[in-house]
Amino acid sequence: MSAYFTGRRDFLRLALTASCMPLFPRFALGSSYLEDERTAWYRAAKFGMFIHWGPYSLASVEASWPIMVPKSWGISEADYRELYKRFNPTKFDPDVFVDLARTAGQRYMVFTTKHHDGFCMFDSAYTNYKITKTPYGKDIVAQLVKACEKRGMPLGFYYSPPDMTHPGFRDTSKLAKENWNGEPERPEWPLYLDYMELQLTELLTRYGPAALIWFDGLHNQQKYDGVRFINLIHKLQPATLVNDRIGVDADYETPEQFIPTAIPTKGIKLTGIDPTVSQKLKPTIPSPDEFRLWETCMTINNTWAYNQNDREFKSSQTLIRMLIEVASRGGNFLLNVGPQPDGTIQPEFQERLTSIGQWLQVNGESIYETTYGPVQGLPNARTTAKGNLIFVHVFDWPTGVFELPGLTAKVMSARLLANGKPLTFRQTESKLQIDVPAQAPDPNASVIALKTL
Ligand code: FHN
Repeated sequence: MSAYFTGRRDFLRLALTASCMPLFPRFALGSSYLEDERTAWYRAAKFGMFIHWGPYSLASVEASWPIMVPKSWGISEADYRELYKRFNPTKFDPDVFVDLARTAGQRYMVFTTKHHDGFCMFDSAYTNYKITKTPYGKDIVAQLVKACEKRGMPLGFYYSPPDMTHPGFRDTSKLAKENWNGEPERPEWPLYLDYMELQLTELLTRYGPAALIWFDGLHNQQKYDGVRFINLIHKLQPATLVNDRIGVDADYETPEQFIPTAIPTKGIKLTGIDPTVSQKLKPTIPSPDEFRLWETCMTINNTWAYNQNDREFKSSQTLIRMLIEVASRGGNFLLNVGPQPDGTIQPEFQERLTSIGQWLQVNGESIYETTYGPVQGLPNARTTAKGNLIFVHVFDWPTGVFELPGLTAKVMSARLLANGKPLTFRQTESKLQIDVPAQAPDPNASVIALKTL
């Protein structure tokens, strides 16, 4: 059975059986993340597709930020708010989105149901600023849910607590740039939290199993009363995972546009866009119950939304090595696409996702269902682990012998993952020396599989 069905089947089984789970289930005391059944499908999936899409794609600007921090986006709030009246992605085919994710080897998807601007890509009963009030007229989320169900692809919902349109979130008689962080001190604030509850209830009762809720609370997240919404989510769908961006740690951390420099551990907050926060991390290897589950989200260029002017695409090799880097520290990699206003995904994104998928077709065993490797901090290689297997991802192929210092486990065999070719090796207390062929199996990254005692 395809791994997709396994992934979604595991998630669905959990969703169906989890109804008896206690509200707001936490790690059982002393349990380690490796034993946590709730996150098992997610930890195995490792690689997901983030999708940022809405009427803003018409203007080639970032999602929502042009009305929050106008600076040089070149569009007024009034014009930004008119965009939905001409949003008509007639070429949108949800099956194409899911098939591209599968081609890339992405094993879950996260879609923007509502970004900070407040526009809903689903047919919410509580606003008219939504996809079914555009010339397109159909519920995008409902179509994507159906396509994911057909292909056994877990689908998560990005939902922004910041909402520039709801009068309970901010005084909407002002421009968003004046009060975009929200005004919780206003008497209307509780009405906005009630609106959030109504919309999250719609998302968790009308669209089948939600793999996860990806909140994006920005600043001072405690104003959203996160426990209220996490308990709501677990009441409606106990198996649904929740990230850490509504002021509560919940199931996993979400460093953004950077990869932590060491393996994250509980108690050190990573979330945010400041890569320096990870410098607090110790370059050691934590025990399973010290480890903090995490996911780096990343753009292929520099913009979350479609932007025809952003031509700074990361190379396929860079993205493959980022995926390896993330997996080697036990994390997930959520790689973003911003679909075009007609509903298609630009060729530069398709090309890179296809390349990553081709690499995973050969080397996926060294990524999926693995955890952080036993040797960290190597200059040109990374390790992942799965049971008694250790996978060594070599970036710059050596001449003749590859040396791996710091491995304490006794190696029983070594092989090239790409073709199964056995490799001779010698091991002392201080290092493992592996005889390697002259030609690297893959210029992006070549994997040596070690079986240990
Ligand atoms: O403001 C958003 C941004 O548009 C994007 O959605 C990212 C994705 O994680 N989150 C916020 C910036 O931190």
